[in-house]
Amino acid sequence: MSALFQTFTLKSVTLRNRIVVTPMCQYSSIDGVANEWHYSHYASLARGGAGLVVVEATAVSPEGRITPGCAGLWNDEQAQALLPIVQSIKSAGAIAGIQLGHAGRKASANRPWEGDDHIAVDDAAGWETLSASAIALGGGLPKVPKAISTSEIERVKADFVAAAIRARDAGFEWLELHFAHGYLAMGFLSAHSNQRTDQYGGSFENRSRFIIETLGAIREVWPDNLPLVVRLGVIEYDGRDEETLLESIELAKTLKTMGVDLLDVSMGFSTPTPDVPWATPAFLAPVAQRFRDETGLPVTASWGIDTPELAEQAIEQGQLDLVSLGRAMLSNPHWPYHAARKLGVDKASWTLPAQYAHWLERYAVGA
Ligand code: FNR
Ligand code: 536
Repeated sequence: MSALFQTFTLKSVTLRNRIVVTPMCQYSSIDGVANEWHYSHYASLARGGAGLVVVEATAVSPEGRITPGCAGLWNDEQAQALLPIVQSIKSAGAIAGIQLGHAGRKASANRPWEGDDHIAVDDAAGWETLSASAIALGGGLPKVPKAISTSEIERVKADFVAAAIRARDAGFEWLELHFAHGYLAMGFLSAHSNQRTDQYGGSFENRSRFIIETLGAIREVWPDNLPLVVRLGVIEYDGRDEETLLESIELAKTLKTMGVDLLDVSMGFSTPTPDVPWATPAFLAPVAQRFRDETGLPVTASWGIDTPELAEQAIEQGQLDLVSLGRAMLSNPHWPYHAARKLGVDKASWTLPAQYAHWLERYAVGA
């Protein structure tokens, strides 16, 4: 029996298998409002058979969008537009999740296929960015952010809470907080970007404060019976990795005591040129396993897991509880079906709706 195709239960939610569609920005919203593109995109991914589909990084406030095309959840129109998307994911048998975030100093950028760099300061399409300290990332993102004030910190935390309530009321059953990839929360955690001298900067405890307070506030409104997940940047590939990992393990243990149910182990991206081992398949899986072992939390990770064998191995060897897939699912939304066939799962077609499965059962076409 394939490990990848075992069900997985967390709180009151059961995933039909261990395959997760990782959050992926579509840069196709208008004023943060989702549209037909998002509907067909997410419906197709859910129909492909994944256990969980996590909707892209969704900004909790307008200045927290990475690009002008990013999704948002700071008003009711945005929440309303997500309803059919949630329904399409659920009706295809997957669990519907959403990732909430704030882009911090990486906000106000052009879409990846339009440069992936900061919008020019004098261009009206851009906006002032906020971060822990007034330090630019550099590289293609040279804009110097404004150091966020304590009253703005309170406002952003309240924005996270309001967005979590809207996500809950829209029917999402899985909430992931984006505390990775050099965005606002990660910007507080990393000393590369945080040089504050108040209670939000300096010591590890102070650099963790924004994350802890934001999580604590969300925990109050997110239902106890539904999974609450944190995507954490635990490694920077900046030559000081063991130190960062040890701090991240400490933080993860605290998050667990606060009611986090699962960790999505990822990178910090707090420097413009990290030395990431891109060529190593599934390079974060052993890192994730360390978090699993040391915290007792279930874990997922992505990055370079793209074959059924790699995915199966990561689950079977106890590195990951769930496998998160990005580009492989864009390339082939029916990846789970083909993986099931490749792994010899009896009745692989259960990963597909009857409208497709009937024909593939009877007249199987090439995998
Ligand atoms: C991403 N990634 C990403 N990560 C995240 O936490 N929130 C997001 O919204 C996005 N957006 C996004 C868009 C696109 C088009 C890609 C390709 C990636 C990163 C993603 O979740 C994942 O970690 C990486 O893609 C690595 O996984 P794969 O692609 O190697 O399976
Ligand atoms: C991966 N990406 C992550 C995104 C947006 C698109 C690219 C996200 O988390 N919203 C990535 C992050 C940082 C550096 C390289 C690649």
